[in-house]
Amino acid sequence: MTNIVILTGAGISAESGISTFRDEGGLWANHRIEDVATPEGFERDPKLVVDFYNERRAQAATSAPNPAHDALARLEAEHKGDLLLVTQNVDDLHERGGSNHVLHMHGALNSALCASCEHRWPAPMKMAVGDACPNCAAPMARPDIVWFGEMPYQMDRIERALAQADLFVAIGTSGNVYPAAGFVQMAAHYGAHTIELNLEPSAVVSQFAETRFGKAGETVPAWVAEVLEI
Ligand code: BV8
Repeated sequence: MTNIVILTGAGISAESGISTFRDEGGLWANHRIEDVATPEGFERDPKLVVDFYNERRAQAATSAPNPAHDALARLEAEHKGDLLLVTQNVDDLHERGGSNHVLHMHGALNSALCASCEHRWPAPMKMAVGDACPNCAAPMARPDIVWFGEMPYQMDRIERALAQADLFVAIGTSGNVYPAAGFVQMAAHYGAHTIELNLEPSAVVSQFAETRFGKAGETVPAWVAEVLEI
């Protein structure tokens, strides 16, 4: 049985019309990372940050999964071995494309977090600064997003899966952000075969055994068909 770990990034949602981070016109084009994706930025100007995520929640809500999301849902349904789908994305396109087990290591737009008691609940389309936590009533709601300097979610589970993986596939990620960008090295260390499916070489392309260039909407369905035929 082939145990597979998949890591997706913003590139898998690009054909669904969701801006990536670093392509021109991307999310970071209008904002400095430090201002919108760090706890310090949230401390400094919570409204700027809450509005940034409200905009992205609205953009995600008006987008649809693309053939790459659909193909990964098919893989989940038909693959006989273990499969862990880890995404750096905070949109819910994997779920809306039919994937039932998605690990959002950088959080999710549809989740709200209480900065006081750490309670989580479904985020409203529009969050406001000082929204009250439904659990402890403190006015401490924040987007349930992992910002720079914060620990990504479920790292133990991810590392255990990487240690048992026969195949690690990164899809649509530029390999700029750690610890996600380090997963290929970990998987290869434990003997996994590694494939990068991306529009252009990522910052860690040299660490992949195999690279296939192209749009995720084409490369992912082709790769999934190959894996399921074997
Ligand atoms: C942590 C949520 C420690 C927010 C995000 C120096 C060296 C190494 C590391 C560091 C360092 N200084 C600081 C660090 C750590 C830092 C980091 O890595 N910084 C970088 C900038 C150097 N990392 C962190 O802080 C992480 N936490 O380290 O914690 C710790 C330890 C103990 C205790 C506490 C803490 C947390 C990082 C998480 C930050 N949050 N997202 C939000 O989404 O708003 S990061 C954000 O950018 C995304 O989540 C994603 O992870 C990341 C990268 O984006 P990509 O998904 O790769 O998107 P990008 O636009 O970059 O690339 C798109 C790709 O798709 C491109 O390659 C493009 O070619 C391709 N593409 C485009 N179209 C298509 C396509 N491919 C296929 N088809 C297409 N159609």
